[in-house]
Formats: sequence, C-alpha cells, structure tokens
Amino acid sequence: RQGIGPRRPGKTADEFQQDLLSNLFYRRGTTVESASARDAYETLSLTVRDRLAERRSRTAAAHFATNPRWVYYLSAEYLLGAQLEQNLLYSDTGGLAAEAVKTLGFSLEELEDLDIEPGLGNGGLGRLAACLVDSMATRDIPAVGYGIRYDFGIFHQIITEQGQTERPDDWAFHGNPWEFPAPDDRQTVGFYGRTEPIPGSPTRKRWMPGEIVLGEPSHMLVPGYGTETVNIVRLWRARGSEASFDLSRFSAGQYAEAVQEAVRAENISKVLYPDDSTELGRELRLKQQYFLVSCSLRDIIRRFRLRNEGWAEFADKTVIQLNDTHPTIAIAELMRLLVDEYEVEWDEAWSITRRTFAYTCHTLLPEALETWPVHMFERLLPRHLEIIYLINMFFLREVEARFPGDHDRVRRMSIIAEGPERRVRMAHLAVVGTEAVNGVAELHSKLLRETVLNDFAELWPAKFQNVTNGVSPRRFVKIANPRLADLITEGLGSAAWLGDLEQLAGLEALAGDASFLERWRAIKRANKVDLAAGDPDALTDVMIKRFHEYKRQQLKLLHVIAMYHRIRADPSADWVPRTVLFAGKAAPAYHAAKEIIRLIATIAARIAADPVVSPHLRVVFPENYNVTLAERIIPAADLSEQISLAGKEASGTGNMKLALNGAITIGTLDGANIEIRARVGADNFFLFGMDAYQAAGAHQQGYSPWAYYEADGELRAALDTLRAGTFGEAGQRVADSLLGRDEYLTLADFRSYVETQDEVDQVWRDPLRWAHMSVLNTAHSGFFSSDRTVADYAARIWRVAPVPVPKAD
Ligand code: DL6
Repeated sequence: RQGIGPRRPGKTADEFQQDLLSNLFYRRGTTVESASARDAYETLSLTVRDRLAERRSRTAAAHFATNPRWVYYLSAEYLLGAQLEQNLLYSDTGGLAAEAVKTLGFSLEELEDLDIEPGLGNGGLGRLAACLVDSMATRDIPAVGYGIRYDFGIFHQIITEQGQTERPDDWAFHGNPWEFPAPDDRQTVGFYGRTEPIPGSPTRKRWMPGEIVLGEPSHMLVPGYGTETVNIVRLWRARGSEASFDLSRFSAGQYAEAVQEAVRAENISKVLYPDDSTELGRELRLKQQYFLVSCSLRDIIRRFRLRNEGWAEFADKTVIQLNDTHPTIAIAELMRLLVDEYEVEWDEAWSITRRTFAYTCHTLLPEALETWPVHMFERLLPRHLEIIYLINMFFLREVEARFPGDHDRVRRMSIIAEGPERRVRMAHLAVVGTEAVNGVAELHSKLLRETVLNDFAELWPAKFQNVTNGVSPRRFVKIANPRLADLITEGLGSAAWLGDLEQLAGLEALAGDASFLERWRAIKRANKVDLAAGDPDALTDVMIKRFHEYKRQQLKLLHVIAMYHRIRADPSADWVPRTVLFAGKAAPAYHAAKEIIRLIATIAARIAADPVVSPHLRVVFPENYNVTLAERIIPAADLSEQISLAGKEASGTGNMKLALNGAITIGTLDGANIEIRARVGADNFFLFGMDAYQAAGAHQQGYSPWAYYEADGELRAALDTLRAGTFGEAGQRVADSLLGRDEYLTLADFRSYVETQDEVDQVWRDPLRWAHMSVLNTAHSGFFSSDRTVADYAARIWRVAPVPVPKAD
C-alpha cells in the first residue's frame, strides 16, 4: 500500500475557497445562507486541517519507508494553546483563509475568537510538552506525544475580591475540529484483581484484573514549522467495556446502577488532576497514570511490530521520554508486558526496558517527588507491585555490592520507603529504570545531582544530564507579538530567525540605532494599548505564573505595599507610574496560595479606589490565565518578575518567553534565570537576592524573619499594615505566615529586592536606555528556543536522527 497518497489540496485562493465550501456543504452539512460563525469556524478548521493531514500522510510514508528510531513522549499534561492561528501559520494558509471566510460573511479574527484552547495541563510542565512536540516536528524527528484526553481540563478561574473560585472547563463542549478519533486502535486496560504463579517460571505471573476499561484514542496533528513533517499527539479517553452496561438492571428501572460501572470507567479521564485530598481521589490519580501508560505502551508495541519482528531491536528503535514521574509506572508495565505476555526472560526484558526509557525531572521540591502507598498499589496494580519489588531487589544488590556495609545508603536509595506507611518512590523507580535522567536548567540539574538524587548520581554519574528548557518562538513571538516579529524580520532582512533563533543576535547591531529603538518602543506601547490593562505609558510589571509560595508572589506584594506607603507619604513626588499585573492559578486545595490571590484582589481594589495612589500605581489581575492570555500579556510586558527563592524553581519558561519579547528580568539566581542573565548580560538584567547555597543553609542557621522585621522600617511598615487587617483577613494570614516560619525567606530578600526595584525605576526614566536593554534581551535569547532544546535531547539523550519528509511534487 506504500506510495498511495490523497489528492493534494490546492494552493490557490480559488482552490482553498472551493475546499472551504465543500467542507461547509458535505462535512458540516449546512449552506452559505445559514452558516453561523461556528459553522464557519469549524469549516475553516477542517479546510486547514486537510492541508496538514495531506502532509501527515507523506510523513507517515517517509517514516514507514525509513523504519527509524522513534521518540515517544509520555506526559500527563499538554497545554497546546489555541490551534487555528498556529495551524494557519504552519500551513502557510493565513492569507488564503482570510479571503475565503469573507465569502461566508465573517472575518478571520471573529473565527479565531471561537477557537478552542485544550487546557490539558497545569503549568510549565504541560506547556513545555507542547513546545517540545512542536519542535520535534520542526526538527523532523519521528515522534508521537501520548497523553490523556481529559473531558474537563484545567479549571476556569474566576477572580473576585473573595479571591479565586473554580468552574469546570468543558473545553470541547462545541466539539474539537482538530481531532481525529481512531477507534480501531482502542486498548484494553486492567485494574485490581490478583496474580497467580505460572508453573515452571520463577519470574512470570498471570494477572487476572478485577476491572477492565477501554482506552479510546484520538489524535491531533502537530505540524513542524518550515518543514513537511506532521507528527501527532495521541490522547486517550476512558470508556466502559460493552459488558459495563447492565441491561437487566436497566430494564428493572435501576438506571443509575445499570451504568455505574461505565461511569466509574469514564471517570478515569474525566478531569485533569482530580482532588487528591481523599483516598479515592488519590487512587483515581494513580489509575489515570496507569491508564495513560498502559494504553500508550501497547500502542508503541503495536507500532513497533508493524515494522519489526522479535524484540532484539526494540530499544534501538524506541525511546520513551517520561515527562516527570507521572508516567513512571511505564517501567513496570513494560517489564510486565515483556515478561508475562511476551515471555521474554527477565534479564533481557530489564536490559530492553532500561535502554528504552529516559526521565526528565521538573522539580526540586521534596514534596513534589511523587510517592504512592504500597497498599494502594497492591490493590490497584498487584502485578506491578511484585515487579517493582523484584526490580528493587536486584537494584539494592547492586548498591550493596558497590557500597558494602552502607545500610543507610541502601535504605535511602530503595524504591520502597519504609516507615509507618510503606510507599513506592516513583522518582527512584524512574532513575533505576532509565538510561538517562535530566534536569531542565543548569542549576536544577546540578542541584538534583547534589541533593535529591545525590546517591544515584554517585552510583551512576554518567546517567545524569542537563537539558535546559526552551519555548516555541513561533507561538510566543510570531503569533503572540506580530508587530515585533515583523520588525525583527525587517531588521534582520529575513524571517529565517523563526526556525533558527540564534539569528536574533543580529539585532545587536540595531540596538544603538535611535530610530530602531523608537520603533521598538512604539510596538511595546501598541501592545499595551491592545492589552488594555492600564496606562500604556506606565511601566508594565508582570508576574504571570502558577501561584506557589516558593515563587513568592508575596514578595511582589510587599513591594507593592511599600510603594503604596511611599506614594501616600509624598503624593507629589515624581513617581514612575507602574501597572503591576498578576495572573495565574492556584491549585484548588492550596489554601495559602489562594490567600495570596485574595490579598492581591483586595489590594488591587483598594489602590484603584485611592485617588492619591491610583494615578501612580495600579494592580491588575486578569482572570483565568491560560496560553491565550499569556500570548496577550507577554508582548506588553516591560518588566518580568522571576523572583522565586533561589534553588526552588527548576527552570521557568515564562522567563524565556518574556525575555524573548524584550521584557527585562528582575530575578534571583534561580533556574534558567541564571542562563538568561549569562546570555543577555549582567547589565541587562536586574539581579537581587541570595543564591541557592545561601538559601539552602538559612533555616539550619537559625533564620529569623523577626530579625528582618526589626531591622527594616519599610518592611516593618508593610507587614504591620497587613497585620492590622488594613487589607483584610487574607493579609493578616499572609503576614502571620511570613513572620511565622517564612519558609521561602521572603523577608530576607526584601531589602535587596526593593533596592533593585529602585534601580529599575532609575533605568525606566531613561527610555532609550531601557529600549536598548530590551533589544539586547531579545537579541540574546535565541538559545531559549525549544528547537535547541529538542536538538539537545536528540543528540545527547535520544540519539535520534531527523527523517526529512519529501515535498509533494
Ligand atoms: O520544566 C518545565 C517546568 C519548569 O520550567 C518549572 O520551573 C517547574 O516548576 C515545572 N514543574 C512542574 C511540575 N513539577 N513537578 N513535579 O510543572 O516544570
């Protein structure tokens, strides 16, 4: 069947228009006269999708002919962002589409507003997954991203003066035109049940699950930029099996009971990160993880067996990247499949497994390193627990042989944590069962080796690597900031920088050109006007990220309160006008983070109502931060707040997006901030605060927030205002927490932060100097393209070669 392809969609305006009308009539089933905006949106999406699907067919043919080594990216999260604009850009059909939709009576902008954003992730990790699949396609790497098609994605956030409330995000309520169902590739997944030995085999077992669930896949196309490749992200949705509907109960009028098994099955892919404050919620999360892994591995094996025989080549043809620990149970599942189902000997299966997987760690917070109670595993995945015990036994023998008599080390490294409640340490399983482990920024990778994974790094130093994160310049410059993208293209004389971001360095030559700087400034101003979040001439100071105490939104608030006091004390002074913009979500059960949101909402309202302060200072909190909102805020930002306690933020990627768009960072020596500063230059970065090593020792050395409170009058005044209840109960609770333990050393870094903010004001007063620094930030951020990140993974971890897809003749 090779070499047979579809009719190619035409490239002319007329052909595009004809295809659009065909799709309207034959696939949407409506007419020009009665087409609604949604009809037009769906029809346009299908017309664009067809063009990508044709490329997909050529990609599959090229991959099939090459039988290459594949990358399979396993991730519980994907924050893909809105699809239409990206797919117009990647299929180069924006101009054709804009003309064609006019015949239906709509503008392209109107239809873009209807586009969906699949919010299938939480934050940095999920958006990184989306940038990496984009760049894998751009780099012609044969790859599939696997994930879960949650019915409800990340919650819709509402902000009131009471803080954050959450609403369900029924993201595909109107359907998802970008998705292809693939029912023939459905998989069967087991849970619970028991195992029994197989006579004559010491390692093989038979698992008889107590519950069977179906995984139904659909996929979305992931086109590369400037290339022919179109890869896919395959998402699994849970379904009850045929047997899960109880007709006899239904006939007896027991309607709820008749479908309860099907409902239980479907709950697996119902929501992203179900509340884990109950045992049932925690079990559901583990079920999700296994569901993703089991469906994906069977699919990977199916694909391998289409092209290969036996197992000898499996690890040569397959690399499976674990995006954090969520999919780590894949290590035990591949062992189970190989040993129990395909009758591969344990040692051979282990060698294949270890050579197949690689693991990316995205955190340093010990509490974020997942563990599961042994008793939960035993109930839900009894066979996997047995396999993990065996893996652990062989592994600990290796540790003992290498460090004889070091029992404490053996205890520390075990995959099973002993204690009142025995738990499975997923990060340990992930390190033991993989060929490569990487952190996501240089400091993060170093600290992983020195702290949380130190024992493992001593055992296997070569296994540990760094791959600094990156972001897609297409989405975060070209689509988000078209004005800047046009100016850059004009300045560099070509648009090639979009596929080779280091070319931005050419902008340095223009950073001294006053007329270029004026145009640069005018673009920033126009973007602020579009954002409409305050005076476009004010310094737009943005802190956009998840809410977490380690990220220290509370430090920014202390600065806001200090500014508030200063302005009230001397209203007629020449204040630099600022708009402080916060955006981001807090986990619904994370009360301390929600208190901070509530405090921001209160302070924002209080300042807005204060005639003395509001001409100089504004605090805004646009609700429901997501990729689409990020694309509006980032181009308008002047100052990028990256103020986490050093040693806590693994990398950050918002820091990269903002620097690329010419925002200047005020930041600590944390995560990728360090690499940003090294590239853009210390003179073009506002550094403050302690470093990771100073921070790590502070609590042991008797850190006292009160000492800082006593010593710093401005800090004291800010905290006293909070303690007095001036900004409500949330303010009192935030102050209590800061003066209690201050886990993230906010008070210790306050003075250095405020002084650096004063320096920010000084530089802002010199607009051309600011613009010069801004241009240099963009010029030297080329390293932070996810194309470079993927090239690093491909060369050092995956060892895969690109497979170019021939152009259509
Ligand atoms: O690597 C992507 C992103 C980093 O940029 C952030 O610094 C890091 O916090 C984030 N981690 C997570 C989940 N952490 N865990 N576990 O989103 O990853």
